[in-house]
Amino acid sequence: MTSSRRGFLLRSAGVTLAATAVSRAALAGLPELASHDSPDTAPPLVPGSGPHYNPVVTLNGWTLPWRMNGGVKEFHLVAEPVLREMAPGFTARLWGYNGQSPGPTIEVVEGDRVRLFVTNRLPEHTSVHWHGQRLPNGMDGVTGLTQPAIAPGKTFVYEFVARRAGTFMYHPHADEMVQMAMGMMGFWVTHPRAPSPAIAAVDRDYVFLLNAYDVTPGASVPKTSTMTDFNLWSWNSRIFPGIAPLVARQHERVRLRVGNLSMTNHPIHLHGHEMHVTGTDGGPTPPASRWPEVTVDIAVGQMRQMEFVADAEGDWSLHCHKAHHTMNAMGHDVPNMIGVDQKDVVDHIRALVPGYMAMGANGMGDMADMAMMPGPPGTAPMMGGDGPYGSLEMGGMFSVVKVRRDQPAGDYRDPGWFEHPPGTTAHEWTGEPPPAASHAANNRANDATVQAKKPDMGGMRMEH
Ligand SMILES: [Cu+2]
Repeated sequence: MTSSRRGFLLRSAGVTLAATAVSRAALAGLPELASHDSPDTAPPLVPGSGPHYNPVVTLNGWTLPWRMNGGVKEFHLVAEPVLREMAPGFTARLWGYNGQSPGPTIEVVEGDRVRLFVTNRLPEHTSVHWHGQRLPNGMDGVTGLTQPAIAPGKTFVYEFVARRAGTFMYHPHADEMVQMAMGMMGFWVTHPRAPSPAIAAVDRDYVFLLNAYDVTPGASVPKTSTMTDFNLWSWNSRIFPGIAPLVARQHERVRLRVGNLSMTNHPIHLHGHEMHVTGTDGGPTPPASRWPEVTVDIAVGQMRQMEFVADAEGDWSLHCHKAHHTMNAMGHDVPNMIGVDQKDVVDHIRALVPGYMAMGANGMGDMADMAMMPGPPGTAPMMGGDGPYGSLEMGGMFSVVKVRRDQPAGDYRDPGWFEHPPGTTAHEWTGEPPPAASHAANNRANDATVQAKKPDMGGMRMEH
């Protein structure tokens, strides 16, 4: 897990600005513009001043540096078109903030006075709504209701006190359908000022947003009028195998903060561990009311904080449980061809369309191996991701929680695939073979069942 040299330098500069005095003239201007062009997960941004907290890690993202100005924490967001590598080999033309979609994560401390400069470099007006914050009404960022729109080229200032600790988001409240479908959104975390059992300290604190795009295979700009039939289901505008693993040392306490700015709910499922929902957008869940889950459904516009103890070594899947959401660009009107012998049809079609391939006679798992086949250049494969035992046959909202006994504390580098101790993996049975299956016998049995029912149904009709 590395970050670009440019990104590192900018973040370092941000920390320096936050930690040292800046000249009065400089403070009269806008905060230095930090931008980040790497899709890699940046290391956490440890605060250089103010109360200490354990910073979050944004999956395939970064945290925005700030400067202190007369006791106010100042940030500079720039709304602009960006190029986002959604997976290796597939880059989309999105809109975002400071070089990325999603925009950078904003981290502050409960009680901080925060000033946010928002510069608009989009071709149309925008605004920023600070989702979940308690703030003066005029700072709520709703175009037409609480403020005029920020015209292209203009900069607006928002200022409020981060009154309560918790997990929040930001996104436009202007031409929302288009701007969110284009990728404009970001994460916001307000850390508690003093240690709190409601928002307990954890060893690793990961954040990501659930979002979705409709990019026609071969194209790079999302369709913005799509309502439900998106074809790219992403975390922080990344799709598997482009989503970074979530790494933990065995027995560490891990928090996931997840926000949903897509158009449908996502049941987020973790293998091999139990997690508790420890907070929502409305604040921390009282400890007495928490219960264990292995799947947490996150509705549209909601945020959830989940926590678990990473006590089991291994590579554990973390994914949305809607099966279509772990696939990349595909048509949803593909017929089920399982059990259909397509050979004659294929021969006929090949006379008209050279190279035509039949799909799905034995399921669609084979497609992962020829995953580069279906789309034009620049299209994400439907599913793939090479693992230690072959293709994972996954795409979209999928990643791996990698728990390792020897992962150093605070080290977010990918440790590679888990090496299973001998004798602990599922393996082929090599004893006496099972009796041969007979499809013909099964089919005869099915036919017999149908035939047996028919006279009954006919008899019923005749009685009426
Ligand atoms: Cu989903």
